[in-house]
Amino acid sequence: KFEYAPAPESRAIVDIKSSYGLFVNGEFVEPVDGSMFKSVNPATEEVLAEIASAGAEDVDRAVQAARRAYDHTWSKLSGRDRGKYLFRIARLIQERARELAVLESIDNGKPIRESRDVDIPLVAAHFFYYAGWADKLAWAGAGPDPKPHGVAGQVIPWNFPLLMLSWKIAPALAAGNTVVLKPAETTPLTALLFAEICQQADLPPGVVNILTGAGDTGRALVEHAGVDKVAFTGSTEVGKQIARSVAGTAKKATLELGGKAANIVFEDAPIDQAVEGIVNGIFFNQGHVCCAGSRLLVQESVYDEVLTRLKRRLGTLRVGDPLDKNTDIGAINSAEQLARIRELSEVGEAEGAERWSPECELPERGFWFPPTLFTGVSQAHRIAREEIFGPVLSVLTFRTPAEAVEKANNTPYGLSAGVWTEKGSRILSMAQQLRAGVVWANTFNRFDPTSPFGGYKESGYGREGGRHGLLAYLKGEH
Ligand code: TXE
Repeated sequence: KFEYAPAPESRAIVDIKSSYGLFVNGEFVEPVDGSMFKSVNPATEEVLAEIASAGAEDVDRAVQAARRAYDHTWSKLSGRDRGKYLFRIARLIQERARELAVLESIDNGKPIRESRDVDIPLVAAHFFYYAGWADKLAWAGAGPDPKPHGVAGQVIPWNFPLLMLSWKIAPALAAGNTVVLKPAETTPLTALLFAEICQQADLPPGVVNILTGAGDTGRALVEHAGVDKVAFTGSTEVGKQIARSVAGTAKKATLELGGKAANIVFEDAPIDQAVEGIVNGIFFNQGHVCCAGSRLLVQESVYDEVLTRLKRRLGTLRVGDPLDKNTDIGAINSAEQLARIRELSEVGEAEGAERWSPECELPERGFWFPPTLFTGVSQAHRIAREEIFGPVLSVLTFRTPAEAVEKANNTPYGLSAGVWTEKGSRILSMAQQLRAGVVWANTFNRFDPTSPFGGYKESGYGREGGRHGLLAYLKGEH
């Protein structure tokens, strides 16, 4: 049962200011037109801070600052010297990890256990990993004389605010680009703390610029003529708009968009392990995960057993205060996202699927949704086709491996998939047949800076992570 216990002692370690400016050319500045918006704690609906909203003139200033830094500073440094800055940033992230984790959980709603043990360590790992590449670009495979694109315009979502920032900024800087990054409007605070870390690391002014604002700011950034490379993570709808806007320009783009991953459990799977993987696959980060295992495909012969164990396990999940170390499922990131999850769940019921949630008391204030299962789902149902981006799992069944492949691939998306089986040969044959950028075997939602990540079909194009993630920021023969 949920009891709301605010955790003042952990909150005390972060210093949230009442208002934040834009980070341009190494300093915090007021937006030209003075407009501001609010960032809200999704677990309490309390206003955390007033945040500057960047307009077209601010975007222009930031892009110009990034261009000057590129021309006069960053492109003049050796790879080894760029690497030193990245190593310094990585170490500062480790030093300030507690503060970053608490701030991420307050602004985003995710459980502190996840921000502390997953997000922030991975953020540091990405900076360390790409720091190591900075003086080895000749070996990256971009040809004998790899060159950066110049100024990168980057737009990121709210589900992994600082982690998405690291996926974007670390390879861009290692490759020699300068950046203007726009965090999502509901989760700007850790990107702003990151800006302070850049100051602390003495990063030359203009190499990293952070522009807060909503979709209009993002649009002005990706459409700015001074941006050479666009990187976007977010909805498929906005991704398509961006693809249209960069078409016919010299800009390079990578897009990482939505998903509707199948998590496939065969009858010979280690069932206890699979149940943990199913839970982690869809309830990690409240299901606000582009590669979430949101469609469970269970072989019919083990359906009853898997469902019984899964329901029992869901009954043990603790929903509540993101700052409580025992919380498994935190708050939904925004009222808008909660409305989307509710709407699609109602559609699921209206279309005839059976809805189930464990008994769980949700707080009155804040944005909450219980862990939810839908059984009796068919491929035609909207909850089997559309990204819900919440703690909602659609369960389907299959009889043969061929049927599993057909159902798993029957989606416009292709970001990830999971396979649970004891048979090595089946893992390999499924991995070949599944049209997904990442296929996990007997695990799910596992990330590493050395592994490329990205989609097939409407999940986008380009890869982030690993050597491929570096190539996206280099001109060359690749
Ligand atoms: O995404 P948006 P939203 C999916 C998920 C979710 C849905 C809507 O299904 O329910 O998208 O979420 C900026 N030009 N994903 O509305 O709008 C915006 O300010 C340039 C999956 O939050 O795509 C934010 O910084 N930028 C996804 C970022 O784009 C624009 C993660 C993402 O917001 C823009 C997020 C424009 N025209 C949502 N309009 C994933 N792949 O992980 C908005 N933005």
